[in-house]
Amino acid sequence: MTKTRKLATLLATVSFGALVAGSASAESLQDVMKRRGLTDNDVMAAAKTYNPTGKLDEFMVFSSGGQSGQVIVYGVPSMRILKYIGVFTPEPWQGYGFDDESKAVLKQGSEVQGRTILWGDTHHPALSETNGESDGQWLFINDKNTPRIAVIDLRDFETKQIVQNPILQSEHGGAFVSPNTDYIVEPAQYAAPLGGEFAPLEQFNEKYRGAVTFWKFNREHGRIEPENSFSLELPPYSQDLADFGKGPSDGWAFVNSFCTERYVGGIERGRPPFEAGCSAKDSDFLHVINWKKAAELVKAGKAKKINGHNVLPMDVSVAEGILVLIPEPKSPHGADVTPDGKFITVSGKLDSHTTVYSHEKIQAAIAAKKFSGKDEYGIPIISLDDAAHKQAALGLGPLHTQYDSKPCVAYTSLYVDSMVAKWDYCEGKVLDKVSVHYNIGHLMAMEGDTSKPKGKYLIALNKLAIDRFAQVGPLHPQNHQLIDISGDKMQLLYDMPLPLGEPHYAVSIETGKLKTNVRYPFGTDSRTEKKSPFAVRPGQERIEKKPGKVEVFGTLIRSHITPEIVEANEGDEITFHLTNLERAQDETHGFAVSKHNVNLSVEPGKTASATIKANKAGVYPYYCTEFCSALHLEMEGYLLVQPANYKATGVKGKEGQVYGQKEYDARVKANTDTQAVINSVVGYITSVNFKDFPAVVAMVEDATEQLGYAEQNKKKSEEFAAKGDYNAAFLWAEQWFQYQVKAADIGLRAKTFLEQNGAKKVEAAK
Ligand code: RUQ
Ligand code: CUA
Repeated sequence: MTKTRKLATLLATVSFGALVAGSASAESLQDVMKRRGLTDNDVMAAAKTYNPTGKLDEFMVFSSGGQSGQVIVYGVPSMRILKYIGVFTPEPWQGYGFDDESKAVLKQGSEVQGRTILWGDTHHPALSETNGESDGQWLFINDKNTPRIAVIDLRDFETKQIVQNPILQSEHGGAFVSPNTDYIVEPAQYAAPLGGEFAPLEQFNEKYRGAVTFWKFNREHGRIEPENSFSLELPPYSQDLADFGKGPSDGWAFVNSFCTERYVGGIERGRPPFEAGCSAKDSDFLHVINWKKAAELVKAGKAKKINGHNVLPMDVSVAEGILVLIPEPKSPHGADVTPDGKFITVSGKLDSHTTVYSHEKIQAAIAAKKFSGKDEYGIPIISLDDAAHKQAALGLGPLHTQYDSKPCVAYTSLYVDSMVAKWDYCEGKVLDKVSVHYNIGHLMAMEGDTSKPKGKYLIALNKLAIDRFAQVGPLHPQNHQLIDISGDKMQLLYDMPLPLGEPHYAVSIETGKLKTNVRYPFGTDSRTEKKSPFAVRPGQERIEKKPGKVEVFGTLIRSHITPEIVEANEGDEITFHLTNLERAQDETHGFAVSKHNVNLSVEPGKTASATIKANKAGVYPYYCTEFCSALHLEMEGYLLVQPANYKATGVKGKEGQVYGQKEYDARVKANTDTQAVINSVVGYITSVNFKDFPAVVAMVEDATEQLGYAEQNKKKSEEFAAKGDYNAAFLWAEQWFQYQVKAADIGLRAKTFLEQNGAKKVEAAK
């Protein structure tokens, strides 16, 4: 088939496709329900979750990726997965950990005491907030195993920074943000000497410590400032989850804990295991911390330095009255501040009670110095009676709590019961319960941990999937279940398998609040978010050679890589800097070099680099790894690594195929016909109000650019024809055609978009 005919077929397929999509099925809804064994309730659930093609989800969810060390992004109510964001683990599709720029980010977190850690145990993502409401600007996530916090910019969903905790050996309760995201909290989990020194377990009480770190976040730069961050030294209890106060409780932080018994197991030493000793007492402690005052004390020089990091010693915190403890029922988990900031909810895993603490009561006790005693480290304790607002028996194994948009309504996960309890935390009474499958950990209502929860949906993050999905071997996916909470009764709507680690917690946001970029400003290093010093404009591509080093400053555009041939000597270090010249949305190019562990994802406007060692002579094809256009497979080139002492043969290459005037004339005719097709598409686009559609404006800009390139190549082909070099003339005419195809491709995309989005005719400009 000639290429012009291909284009004509392409045009025809577009309208044929529309025809097929529009044709109705012969089966009735009742027939389908019968055939698939669906009840009315099932169909209702389907109708509440189904998104017809092109319809966007109302909410976006950012879920921990568990042991994958990544973040999973999906939509609600459709539960369609949209992205895995590479965070603590390399992610080849995004080039994360494969280009020089992202390697630098990954390395901030992966180089630990001379070891390279390429996974993470992510638990708690947190969205940035302004006045306690999710603002859609940043996402933070922790690693429990190698205590770290990562910063993801939601303009492009890329990880920008990872900070290692300088004093902890393990953590759990990060990341949670203060109401204006000036701090991110990261509490320890398993106690150890702060700073990583050795101490025998016999000195657990004296030398082992817990802590809570407050990372200072600079909103202007979008980065954590380790030098302005600080920690509070805490007793060697297992600190657990945390939350920041808001409204009346702004300035305070709440951290629950377990194993305040400070039990040290040792089965092989003949001792009962940790689980026996760490759950023996009837209560543990909620840590109540005045973090604003703590920050001032650090500024005033009251902290000591451990590994260069500011740590407020316990005796200072006690003397300054910024740290108190309150008993929490047996093996507590979660500390969730209510939207109005008046209460804190904590559940006891081994107690059927969930306790609602009153911030007002806590403050009254602190002001009156009404303490029931002190712990062994001298920290004052407020009695449960003096701090509790209500206790409610919700069911077995209560864990985490989230809030509804309706006043006083909360949802608590019941691990042992495998249920969600809906209850009234003002009155302390149960309103409804629904079963989930199976053994729920966290749960998450839409923006349900902020000061303005949105209600509507709740997600149960279940630990087990058992019989919910087709078997995929003994390792099952996790199961996120979507629940409709808009009515009085909760309704289970949807099961979603998550095949990537155990997602502990998730956060959500109204989709409309996210302001994502569709392209980068020309030549952006996305990881620093600054202009890359290696970006080049079209026509400025070059290769610089120094002894032992080859540096390529190249570009990518449909569908070629400039340069297409790179020569190096065995042993050279080669760096490719590639800039994607595209402006059209979604025109990403990849870049892979045979056998060299390189895969870049270069989105429109981005500049990314890859440094490789050419340690073995050979011929290494490189190519684009994203199907970017009809000529994607031809987006290729060669890295020629010459052996030492290689002498050029002096043999002149022979063309695989030679063209003459006949082929040239036919090509020109075909191009002229193609131009007529393009003109008709352009005619349509300019006849409607395309300027009202920003996505189309970008496409039109791109198509215009492609046509400009077509015009340049047309001139070149004509120059060669005039000189009688028809072989070159034909080949440049081919390239002219390639640009026409790209312009037509984009033009058709724009036309379809306009037709489907109700573009209207405009009066022709006079
Ligand atoms: S945890 S199931 Cu957040 Cu790591 Cu509670
Ligand atoms: Cu660029 Cu395929």
